[in-house]
Amino acid sequence: MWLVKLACLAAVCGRCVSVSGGMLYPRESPSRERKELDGLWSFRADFSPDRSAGFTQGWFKRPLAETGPVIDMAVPSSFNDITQDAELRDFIGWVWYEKEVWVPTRWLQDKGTRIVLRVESAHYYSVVWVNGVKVTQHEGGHLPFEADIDGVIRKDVGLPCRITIAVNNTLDLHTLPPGTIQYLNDHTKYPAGYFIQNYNFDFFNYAGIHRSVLLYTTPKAYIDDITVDTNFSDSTGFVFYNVSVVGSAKPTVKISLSGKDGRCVSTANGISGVLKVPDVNLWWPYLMHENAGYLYTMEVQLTAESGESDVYMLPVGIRTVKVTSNQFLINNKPFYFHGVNKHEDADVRGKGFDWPLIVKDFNLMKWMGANSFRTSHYPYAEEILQMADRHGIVVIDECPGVGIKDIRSFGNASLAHHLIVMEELVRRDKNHPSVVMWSVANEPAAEMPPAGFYFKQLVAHTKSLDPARPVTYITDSNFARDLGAPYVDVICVNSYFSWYHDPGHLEVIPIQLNTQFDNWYGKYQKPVIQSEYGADAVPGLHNDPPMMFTEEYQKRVLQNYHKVFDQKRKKFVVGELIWNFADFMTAQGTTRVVGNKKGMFTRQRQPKAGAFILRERYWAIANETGVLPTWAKYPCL
Ligand code: GCB
Repeated sequence: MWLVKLACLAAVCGRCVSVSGGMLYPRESPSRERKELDGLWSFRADFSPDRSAGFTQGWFKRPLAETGPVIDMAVPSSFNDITQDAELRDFIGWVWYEKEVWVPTRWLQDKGTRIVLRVESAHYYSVVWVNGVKVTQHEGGHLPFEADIDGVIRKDVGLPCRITIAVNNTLDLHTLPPGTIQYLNDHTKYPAGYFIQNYNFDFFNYAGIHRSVLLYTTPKAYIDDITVDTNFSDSTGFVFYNVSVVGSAKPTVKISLSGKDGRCVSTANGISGVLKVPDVNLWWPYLMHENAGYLYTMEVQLTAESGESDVYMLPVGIRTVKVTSNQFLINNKPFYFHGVNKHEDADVRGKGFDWPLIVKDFNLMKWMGANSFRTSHYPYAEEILQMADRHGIVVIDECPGVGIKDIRSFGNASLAHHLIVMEELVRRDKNHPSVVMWSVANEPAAEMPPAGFYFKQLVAHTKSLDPARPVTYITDSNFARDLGAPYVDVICVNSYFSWYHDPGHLEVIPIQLNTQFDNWYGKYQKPVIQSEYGADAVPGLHNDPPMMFTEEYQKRVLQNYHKVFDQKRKKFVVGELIWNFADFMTAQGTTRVVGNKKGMFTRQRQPKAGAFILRERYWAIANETGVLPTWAKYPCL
């Protein structure tokens, strides 16, 4: 399968990719328009034995319906759960999407308009054609990619524009996440050509076009990227900025920063500089300040020599992040993560972007008193980070380095790709005040000999991309043998005492958890976050005394962990993130009952008993800080 994938890509695209240019979120402004292409697309999975028919028959050259049968497919959505067909649900290989769209004539008539096609995320490998001409390809789900399509569409003015996107979900040893394709050649057991996709991560490998596809415009001379870094001293805030411009050698750049009331508080000129903000309103986390999530608007105005102008409005939160040997500081105040791990996951749409779900999840997090989440185990939609910015929810932003368990995935090819993914992630998310730390991986086999070198490079590179934020990876390996831990700023540990270890023995949690914390802190003297803990609970399943898989057992696991967190959190434990916010889908297997059931909420977002335990705890912790505004006191319902 990997060979098939390589053969197709080498023949059609060549191997990609490097990170160049900015990846500013496509916002409308007086100089920019956007047109969403979401909705129904034509779709076909390539079931040919080696999955290469689409390339050999050139499905991109003609309307997809002319080369075979098509079905309706929703975009954005995973394709897996949309039909009743189990073969499509479990499909591995290339799927083909196509849509015909009209590009507004005024965009085409104005020679000063640049037209960009953007895919917010497609999993895993994508190739994109416009009117049969290849315009881009991209490796990796969860992060956006785009192509300047001016040259292609101006040739066919007056005709609809046909966009074809082929997406391949095959995972191999060097993809992120990695996987392997296994051919099962025993013909007494399996049909000819039978193969399966193996992977070492615990969520369903949903695939397809997961986020919006859109067209947007900029002038030909445009603001390509903006980078901000913030600081403050007494009551003055500082916004250090850098603007990169394309299409103009001597641009005039004007910056103005306004507060929530629209009043301008600072101005500057030039492509880099600093904005001074008197009487600054800092960006504070939810439940740490009455006015959490304060955002200024930074307006960047570019005027090129040609007279062309471009405007971009960037929300900016002014805050600092620092780590000491036993504290995580936001705005120089100790911050304790009381939050959740999530997944982008729901019925029917799989990993498809869904506004109602996003708003509901933020409401539930705030109801629970959660002040933070980790984007386990891949970057979430940028709109989710925008919500986190606005609501003051703190984010640990994780790349898709999950399930790196095979020693062959620690080689140079994997590292090179992993570095690129970190560049893409930092490039997209660097300006979000909610993002306070990068996580470069989840539970890699950190005790394997190459892990030390691998993580040294990965962490160092990430810090060079963004010196202002701490970097971590999430470990489940033994403190004495974890070769990457010396390089991280914060130790993030996952453990499942009385679940995967000593199943059924709730009584061992306190001693084992105390030992875990003392070992890690004793060895590294770095702040520690319990980045995962929990237990499965099938909603509605009860037993007292508690038994595994019941809501009572899940509750007791939480309570036993909490006792130890309370002993350590005033010392060096700086956070607790429950696994998981909600139940989610996994591959089928003997330990999963239609998915992972460690959620505090069901997959449909209804609370289990554990949600109420966490709610009481999180609000109590927030109240302890003494800064809670009266409106936010825990409502004792
Ligand atoms: C873990 C993984 C997470 C799993 C979880 C579990 O350690 O990081 O992806 O879903 O355990 O429930 O097994």
